[in-house]
Amino acid sequence: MQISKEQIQLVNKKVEAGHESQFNFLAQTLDSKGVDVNAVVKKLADFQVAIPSWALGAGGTRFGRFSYFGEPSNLEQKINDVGIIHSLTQTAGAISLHIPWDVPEDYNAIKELAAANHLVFDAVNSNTFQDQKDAKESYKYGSLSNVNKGVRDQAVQHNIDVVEIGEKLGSKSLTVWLADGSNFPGQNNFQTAFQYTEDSLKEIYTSLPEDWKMFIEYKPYEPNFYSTVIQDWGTSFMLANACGDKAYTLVDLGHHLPNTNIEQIVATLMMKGKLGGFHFNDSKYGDDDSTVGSVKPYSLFLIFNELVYGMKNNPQNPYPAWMIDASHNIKDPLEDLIQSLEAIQEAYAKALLVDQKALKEAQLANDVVVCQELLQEAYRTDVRPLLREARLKSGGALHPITAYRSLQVRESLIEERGKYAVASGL
Ligand code: PSV
Ligand code: MN
Repeated sequence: MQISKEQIQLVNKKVEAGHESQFNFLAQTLDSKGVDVNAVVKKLADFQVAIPSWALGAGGTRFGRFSYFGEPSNLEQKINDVGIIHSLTQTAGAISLHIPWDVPEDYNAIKELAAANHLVFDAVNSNTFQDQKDAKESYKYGSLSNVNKGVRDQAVQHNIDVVEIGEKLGSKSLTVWLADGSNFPGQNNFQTAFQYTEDSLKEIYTSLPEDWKMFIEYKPYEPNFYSTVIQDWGTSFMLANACGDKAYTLVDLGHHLPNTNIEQIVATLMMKGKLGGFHFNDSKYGDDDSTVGSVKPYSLFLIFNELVYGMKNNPQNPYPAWMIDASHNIKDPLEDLIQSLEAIQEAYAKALLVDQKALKEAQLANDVVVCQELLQEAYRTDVRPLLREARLKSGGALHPITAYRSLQVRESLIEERGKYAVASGL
């Protein structure tokens, strides 16, 4: 199923007048405060977030999995799903593949399909946390950190193969997330596990094409519950530094222990020029991949405040790769992803409204009250008309969820794919 521009225009027609008056009112208010509204709208329209192929199916837990029907059961259908999200939001112009789940059979056909959906290929992700059918070695006791050289070699080679696949599609980065760690005290020698991981990553790094980047993700626990080799941003940062200039730390919002000050991590990494990628989601307890902004929207805004600051003041840091990393247990993933994109854009727009000059002055004067006021002034602004204006200008839907439902997207997908089609992925 593809959604045409005409279909979207038709749905927009009913709400366009309402939007116009809301937007004009907000634009005037912001203008009187010295905000360049057109520049903000343009930045929002330009901001693109990749959708991972594994977020398009029902997630589930070890207790059960509940389908929402008509899931994409092959790569072509996953691309189509992202195309649907992109046509409605104009914010999801890239797809991130996970190998071996998404190995293309016909590369040219896949590239053409992506282009027809106005999508590019974002980072490719390797998988050394599951044993693959017919694999010689098992990852039960780790991959890049394994005590057995044969296992490490297999894991290194897999990452090299993933890069080769990504090259054929036009990807420019590899994301490595390792499940490696231990479940019991004494099981692993921490120093050896770290050293093997560093050596293995360096080997992968050596095969990286010149114009590629490597993103190293961290996570404190799960699936190992006693120790994880790359447990935090500091460990990832050390490993990225050991590899070289093309290696970066990747921040996944769900990969922090409760109350971690993620915005401070973001600031530090950008200052050091090492924030390469970003995975958006939200969480209450752990890596539970809730919809972005559904639990802690103010934290998300504070994180964006640092990202906006860093993008302006840290030329040493490359433009970060944005992606949503989520698992959908009870919602239609396409609706959930649309909600996430909206929350990301909202936090970004609010961060763009922060009066940085006044904030700096207040900080220099140690005026703590004004510092807080300035942040909250931006946060409390209802910026949704700006998001809608950006979408309208790019041919997207003013209200993507309403459009998704009124165009009966899920119903059409079920008709096309069958009720019980199941997606591969996490
Ligand atoms: C597992 O926690 C995870 O969600 C990581 O964040 C990766 O990015 C993703 O899976 C895909 O491997
Ligand atoms: Mn992630």
